[in-house]
Amino acid sequence: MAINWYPGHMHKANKDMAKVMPDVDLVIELLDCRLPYSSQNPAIAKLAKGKPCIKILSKSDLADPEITEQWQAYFEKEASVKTLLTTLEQSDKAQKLLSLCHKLVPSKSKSKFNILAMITGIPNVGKSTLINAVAGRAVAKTGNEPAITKGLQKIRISEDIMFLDTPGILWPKIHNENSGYRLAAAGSIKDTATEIDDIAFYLSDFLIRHYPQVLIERYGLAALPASDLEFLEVLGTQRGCLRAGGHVDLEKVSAILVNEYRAGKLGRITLETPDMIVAEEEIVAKQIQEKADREAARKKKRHGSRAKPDSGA
Ligand SMILES: Nc1nc2c(ncn2[C@@H]2O[C@H](COP(=O)(O)OP(=O)(O)OP(=O)(O)O)[C@@H](O)[C@H]2O)c(=O)[nH]1
Ligand SMILES: [Mg+2]
Repeated sequence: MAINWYPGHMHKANKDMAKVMPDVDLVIELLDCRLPYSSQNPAIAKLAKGKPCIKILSKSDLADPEITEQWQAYFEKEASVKTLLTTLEQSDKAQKLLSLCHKLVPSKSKSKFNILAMITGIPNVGKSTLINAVAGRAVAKTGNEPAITKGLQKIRISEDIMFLDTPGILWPKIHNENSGYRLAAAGSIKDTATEIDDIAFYLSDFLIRHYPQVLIERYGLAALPASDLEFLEVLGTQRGCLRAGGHVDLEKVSAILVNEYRAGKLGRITLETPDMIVAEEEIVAKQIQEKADREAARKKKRHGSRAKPDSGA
């Protein structure tokens, strides 16, 4: 099942962001450090084309530090991209971020004009939290669910820097099915647009394969479960998520697992590595090509059958 969530307010935000882009000096894109690839919005790349860019890997306190290093190296292969790690508590990154803004927009530094930096990223990635940390006061509304910020808001950060807070946006079609699940697991897709048990099955399968020891220790398991279903049944029984007849209530236990993951209770877990992405991109490219071929063949067939009566005349 492919997960997609693109409500009207995101479409509007995308249009509003495009409208102000000529006045924007640089784009600061926040990526979720647990899924740096899947949280990169292709629509933002398109909007920000030609502007200097800082990529902030937010929620790095929740991510696997070894894999975070791999991602930083991956992004910084591109000379125009600078990366910065942030966590909820570390507002000491503020000065570093501001000096990076000055460095990337030298023409406006020390001039009488303000530098305008647009803060972008997927829903719930921590844009408004970062703005508040850098501003040193609660100027932007934050909350642990997607779609908290609804419109564009300009905020003065320092004497010569303004930040533009924006609503989290996704894109109309998430081609990589895994990316959809990872975004949902991280809490960037509204829960009403997904099925919680689908996310929990995805997460369980991933944890069994990539973080077996974490599962065993966190949930005091005697052995590694053989499947996602087996794990969720064990956890459901352990947590008393039972329905009549002693069956495990999968929805209830799914919500427990997903919420514990989002809150970092399982430890520092990253959902994708650069190597995994290379392999997935190949599969997605093949799927897109196959779909295009099928559509072309269908079109040809339709034209052929329409042309038949004429050819007989
Ligand atoms: N653990 C952790 N939590 C964070 C971090 N940054 C933000 N959060 C939490 O993530 C949630 C979302 O933060 P917001 O700042 O509202 O996110 P946003 O990107 O502005 O979200 P929208 O406006 O809905 O697009 C809040 O509960 C924050 O406390 C971080 O670095 N680490
Ligand atoms: Mg916000």
